[in-house]
Amino acid sequence: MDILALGEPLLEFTAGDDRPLEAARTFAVGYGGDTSNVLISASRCGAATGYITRIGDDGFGTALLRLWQAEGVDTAHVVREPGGRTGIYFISRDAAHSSFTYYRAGSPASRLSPADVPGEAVARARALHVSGITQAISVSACDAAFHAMRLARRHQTLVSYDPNYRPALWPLERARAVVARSVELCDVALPNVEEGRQLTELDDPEAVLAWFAARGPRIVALKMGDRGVLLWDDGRVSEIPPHPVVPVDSTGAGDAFDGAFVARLVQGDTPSDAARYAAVAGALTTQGDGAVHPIPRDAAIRSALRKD
Ligand code: KDG
Repeated sequence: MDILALGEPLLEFTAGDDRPLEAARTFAVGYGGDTSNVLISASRCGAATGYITRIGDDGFGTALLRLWQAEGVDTAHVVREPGGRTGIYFISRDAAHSSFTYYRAGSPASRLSPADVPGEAVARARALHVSGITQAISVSACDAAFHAMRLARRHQTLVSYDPNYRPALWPLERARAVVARSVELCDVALPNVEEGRQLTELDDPEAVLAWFAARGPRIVALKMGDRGVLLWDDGRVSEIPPHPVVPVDSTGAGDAFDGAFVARLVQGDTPSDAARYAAVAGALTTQGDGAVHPIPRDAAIRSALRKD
């Protein structure tokens, strides 16, 4: 296995015609959940991936299983809970921004615990990916994330970590404490600049990058949207230019970056080459609605890279 991830998948409902939820008439059905998005992106870039999660035995759980099977994401470590209700979220958009409304409290994934972490599979994987969302959904899921990171470190499995700070899921001070510790335990930190500013109380992107780097990861990729990526590679700082696009919906773009970046790292790319490739993956993901549908495949990324 190249990349294992631990976290919560969600069904996604995007309100049509840029209407707020209270006025929505139609919803486009898609898929989300940051760690699931990461795996699908990595799979589309050619990596062998597997998911550690819990879903319900409801129709949404079945839909997710079919998605992962179609995308080549291994489901050997997906537990189906009898009677469980898989989490869902709604995206509504106005001219200025998208907002997320979650219906996920008490979901099967919120019952993830250290007992769900398959020790051998984590030890054999080349990379393990976890996120702050995994840690925010419940105390036992947070324990599972720390347990998996510890195991991975013990076996030289690369640990990638995206804080993915979601204020609706947990208070800032708790997020700060958990993110700071997680950054100490990871090899690759993948924050975006807005959450980086909130978590560190620093403004300048270089200072935010330095805050993450000071906690020990070998690589930090600070995602800055249309300003590209600021990369820390074992003491060297470089700027990765953006791939120019006019965004339609940026949901999942950071996750697509993460999946493409880690997929290329485990294939042996330098962090700088991996970040150039992943910046294109993230940019192309903003070209369509929803988190998963627009995530590009390797061929599309390479063709866009040739035009840059
Ligand atoms: O990054 C996109 C995710 O935020 C989206 O798919 C939903 O996982 C999600 C979450 O918890 O916000």
